[in-house]
Amino acid sequence: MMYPPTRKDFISLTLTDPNCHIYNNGKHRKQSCWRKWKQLSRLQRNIILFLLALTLVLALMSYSHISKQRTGLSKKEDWMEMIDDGLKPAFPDVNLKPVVGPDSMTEVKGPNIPIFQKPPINKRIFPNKRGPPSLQKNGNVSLTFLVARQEEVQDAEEENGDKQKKLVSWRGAIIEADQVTEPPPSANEKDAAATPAPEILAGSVPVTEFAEAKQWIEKELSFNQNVDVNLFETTIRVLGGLLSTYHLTGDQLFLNKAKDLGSRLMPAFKTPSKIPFSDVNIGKGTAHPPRWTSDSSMAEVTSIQLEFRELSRLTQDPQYKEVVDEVMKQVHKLPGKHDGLIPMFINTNSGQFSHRGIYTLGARADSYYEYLLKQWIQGGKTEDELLEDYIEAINGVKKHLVRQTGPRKLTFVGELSHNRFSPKMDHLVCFLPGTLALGAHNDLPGDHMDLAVQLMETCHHMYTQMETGLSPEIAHFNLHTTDSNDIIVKPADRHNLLRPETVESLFYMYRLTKNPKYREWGWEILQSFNKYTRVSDGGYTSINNVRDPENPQPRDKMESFFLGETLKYFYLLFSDDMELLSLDKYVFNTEAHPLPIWPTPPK
Ligand code: DMJ
Repeated sequence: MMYPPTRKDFISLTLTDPNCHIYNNGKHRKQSCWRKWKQLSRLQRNIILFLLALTLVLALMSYSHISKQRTGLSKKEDWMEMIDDGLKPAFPDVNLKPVVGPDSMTEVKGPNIPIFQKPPINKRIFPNKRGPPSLQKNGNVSLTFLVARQEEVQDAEEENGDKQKKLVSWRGAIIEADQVTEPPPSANEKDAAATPAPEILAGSVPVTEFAEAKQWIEKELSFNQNVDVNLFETTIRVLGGLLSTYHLTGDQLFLNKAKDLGSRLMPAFKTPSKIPFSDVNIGKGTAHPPRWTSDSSMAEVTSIQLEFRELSRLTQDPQYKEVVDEVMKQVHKLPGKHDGLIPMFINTNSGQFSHRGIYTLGARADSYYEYLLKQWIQGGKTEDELLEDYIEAINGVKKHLVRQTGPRKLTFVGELSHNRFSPKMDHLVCFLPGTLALGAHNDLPGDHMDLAVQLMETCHHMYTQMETGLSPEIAHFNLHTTDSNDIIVKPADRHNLLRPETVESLFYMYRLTKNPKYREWGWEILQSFNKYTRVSDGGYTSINNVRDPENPQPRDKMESFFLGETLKYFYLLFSDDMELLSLDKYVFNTEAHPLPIWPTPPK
């Protein structure tokens, strides 16, 4: 989540001459200017032409920079995503040395954490290869690889015309394979009809890959780097990943690393208002806002709490919790909300909202709403201010942002800009059905669940109404009945970045309702990912055009949240084990890293 500049930077070259009337129309103007031009020396003309060319180039560069920020994909986010919990270089040839600048304002040009060669697998540690040979790659079974196999299942399915059997045979193929040394406990045909073998995955995939990752973290990963990192992205991806891994393994290594990283992020909170800056240099201990503003985005400053609070609980050191609780306390009291809806930015000097008047559940605000509920659940449902803010916000969403389309009466969440409603919904907003369902599961009003069901349907349509079966980054909804299309996609919004939000919500909806249709919808999405985004020599890629199945225009780039979130939620969606990372025991952070619900409430 990145920021747009608060003001646009213009580079202007004014060639004024009182005798050359450039703002007057007509022949006289042309002749006068032309005469002046001819009177200039060759050197003067060359200088002017050079300056004009330079201006054009700079304008183009600045345009492309701004449009990247608007789509939430700055260079920094790009490489932050590369280093997410996959811990593998997506682009092995990137410059591994961070670019070090003269001060903390230096823009980082590469990964902020060095990426090293994959260590060789020590086969003696893992003598028991599990899974069929077709799923074993160098003695290592990867989840990505396994998911890719499902395309073959789909083909077989089409041939036989029997989906149930195919799902069985997909899983059956694994179960029947000679090399399976330990069949999963629930390996029977009835269970298998509904799921792709999560038990086998649980038994074989993480074991080998986990050992590699652990070795890398132990031996190679150092946060003592003179680089700027984004506080939010580093917290949700790296700190969240380390804390979650500590819980799943009990291995102190991960907690030690989490503590080291958390401490290095603390300088971000040293601001006049105590609202954190967006960027921290984890080596120097300095922090700063983006170059163009002293604002931070609301989603960023209010979606680091689950992780910092958990770090305090585990280390018995209150400082981490205190700084993030302070942010929530201030936001709770802050004037300028609109029936619980928040503006997208907050100023780190004044601590006041900035850029008021625009309300969205999409980029720059989304996870504020998600973390209100999840912090309340994390703390044992005792922190009333969090609940109040969440309930008020959902009422605000219903009052100001929820509408239905003309053709199929699809319920969607639009945006409000200075009291004008815009029927625009980011794919990011598809986290909301899952969050609403989680709230309803925790005894919040039943109509939250009704809204969740309706929004889930709409997010599903954002996929099914596209020619590739994949959602665009942004959908505009049609409010008129005269047209048959519910969804309009603007040319700039036709890309798909392999985002997780819809699959995430499908997971919650399936877990909490047990309605098999949500699994079916997930399965369809997975097939579309396999058909249009899978790369033949490994991995998946973002695409530029979800409306063109002939040429979806692969970008040759896989965001790390595809591994960290999208595949994880697929895995959980297809798992038969409803207690696997139970929603009554864990809250998932906004990057899909599970953290425990606290056994005792905070003081
Ligand atoms: C993730 O990094 C997080 O879920 C974040 O809150 C916003 N969305 C991206 C993936 O789409």
